[in-house]
Amino acid sequence: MALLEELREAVIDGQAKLAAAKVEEGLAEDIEAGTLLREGLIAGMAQVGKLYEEGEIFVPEMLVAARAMTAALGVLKPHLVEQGVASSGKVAIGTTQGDLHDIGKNLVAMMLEGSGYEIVDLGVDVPADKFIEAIKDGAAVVAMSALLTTTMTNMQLAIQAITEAGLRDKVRIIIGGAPITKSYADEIGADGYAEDASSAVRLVKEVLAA
Ligand code: B12
Repeated sequence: MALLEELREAVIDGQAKLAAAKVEEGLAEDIEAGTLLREGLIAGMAQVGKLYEEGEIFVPEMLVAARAMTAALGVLKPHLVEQGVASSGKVAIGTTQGDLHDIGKNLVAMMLEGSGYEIVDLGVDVPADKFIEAIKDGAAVVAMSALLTTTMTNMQLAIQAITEAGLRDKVRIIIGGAPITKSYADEIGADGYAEDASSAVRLVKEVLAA
């Protein structure tokens, strides 16, 4: 579909206004929000990652692409989230220490919020003690995101710190992000892993029921 191609190109070229406008155009044409997300925005961002890997683009281009994706997500948000669901529990979410990637984390937060969870967004580069504070403030779930192989190990350190603070049995811990796998989650003692934002919603429901 031409519009999805144009949306991908707008993200890749880092054209924030155009990306937002293309999402609006897609919604007006009754293209599903999930399709615009997956086949437009996420596919565009995957291409950005590939171009970076191949040395075709550099960090500044990645950054403007991220801004374009964020702008377009802002338009898409009300259409991704379901309305009027009662609060199902408090989820504290953040990108692990040393890591500044927040698009995936924001998407997971958005979908959880739309499914009725109260979200405490701790932002990026979140040290273990911030997660600990959030648990003391009543978070039933801690959700950690990492996009770098060098920062995913900080998830394990955060889980250790939570355990040492005597809080491990008060909270469910889920993790995600491009380099994360189910076996890594098992290895570091997390309660679960999901590969994308919609499975994150199912996962939170599951871990809270367990
Ligand atoms: C955009 C981007 C950036 C932007 C980030 C802007 C922002 N505000 O987020 C900027 C330019 C800042 C950046 C910086 C860097 N980046 Co970068 N970046 C990317 C890129 C292209 C896209 C990431 C993204 O947003 N994807 C789209 C979202 C929707 O996907 P996602 O994050 O994976 O999230 C989904 C799932 O993983 C899951 N999920 C995510 N979090 C969670 C959490 C939970 C709990 C659950 C259940 C699920 C879940 O659900 C999400 C939605 O479906 C990736 C390439 C890639 N293929 O991932 C590289 C990439 C992650 N970056 C990389 C690198 C190397 C860097 C830098 C070190 C570059 C440098 N030399 O400075 C810095 C590091 C900065 C830092 N300290 O964090 C490498 C990492 C390599 C590695 N193996 O560690 C990648 C893979 C690029 C590459 N191919 O080399 N980057």
